[in-house]
Amino acid sequence: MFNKLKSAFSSLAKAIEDAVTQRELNESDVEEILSEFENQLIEYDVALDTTEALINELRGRLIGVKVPRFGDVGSHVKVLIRDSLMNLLSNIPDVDFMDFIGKVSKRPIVLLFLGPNGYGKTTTIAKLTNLLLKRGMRVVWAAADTYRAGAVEQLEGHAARLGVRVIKHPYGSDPASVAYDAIEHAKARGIDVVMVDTAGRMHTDRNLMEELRKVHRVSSPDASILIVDALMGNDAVEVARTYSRYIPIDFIIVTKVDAYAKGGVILTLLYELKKPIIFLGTGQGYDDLSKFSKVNFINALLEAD
Ligand SMILES: Nc1nc2c(ncn2[C@@H]2O[C@H](COP(=O)(O)OP(=O)(O)OP(=O)(O)O)[C@@H](O)[C@H]2O)c(=O)[nH]1
Ligand SMILES: [Mg+2]
Repeated sequence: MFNKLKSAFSSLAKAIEDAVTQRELNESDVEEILSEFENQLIEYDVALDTTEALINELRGRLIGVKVPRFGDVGSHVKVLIRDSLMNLLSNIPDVDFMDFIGKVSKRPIVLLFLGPNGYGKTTTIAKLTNLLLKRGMRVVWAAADTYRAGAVEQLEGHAARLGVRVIKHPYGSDPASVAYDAIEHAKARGIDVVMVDTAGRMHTDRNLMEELRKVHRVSSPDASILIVDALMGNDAVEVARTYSRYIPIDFIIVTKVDAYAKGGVILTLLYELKKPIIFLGTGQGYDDLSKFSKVNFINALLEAD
């Protein structure tokens, strides 16, 4: 996962170490090191604003840096880069999803899943359900994708494998009313969690985005979870930004990270949207969901290969 971004950070650390063992870093040393790093960040999908902000953090810490008289140069350099990343991402809370679920006392807990076509909403719903079922929770799904042919059957296929019930209406029905019915069904039967699967839609399609706003209003979710396809690179960030103008996004899940070596989208999403990423999708299987934490992500970027 994100090996390219990791390699950019390890090249940066090495360049700083090499320079700093020769002399105290002056402005031109720092600019030379950072311009190479900047190019790599952009190549690996870190958006321009995020790149610039990180470069500024690093610049401020690097100018005038001397070799420490005692101690390990490598670990000093790592601390410096780590502090830059922590400061860049300082106002984004780390959320443990299971803790979050544990703290919601009302029933049912309603989770709304959003995102463009093919980003991985339905698959992620199945993965999260698998996780909640293992913790003994009862889950029902709202087939609120009443639009794409085959969407309900796809959901029912997963449901049969996992043993959950799907609340559905005919294709073309109002998705908000499917969500409403699923919530009523859960209330009547004491089911813990309702997951609302919505149809994929382009962020530029105003009518469909308004429809999503209605689903949100009617279902009044405890969390709206935006599903982001890492492979879409910077386009995914633009999508996320537009979605968040229509609907308050609580959490993000980034999918297809198993096939995404670049890694920059994760950094950009955190910096630009300031919302917690709770999981990464790491494959097509139900267990291919990896808990995300900002702190672990930063540490992973600075780990030796
Ligand atoms: N490799 C990989 N594939 C994934 C991951 N998540 C989803 N997919 C695949 O991506 C494809 C689309 O996933 P769906 O869950 O159907 O996407 P969706 O957002 O529900 O799509 P629509 O219903 O068309 O809007 C499927 O083939 C999934 O198996 C992941 O984390 N890694
Ligand atoms: Mg779907």
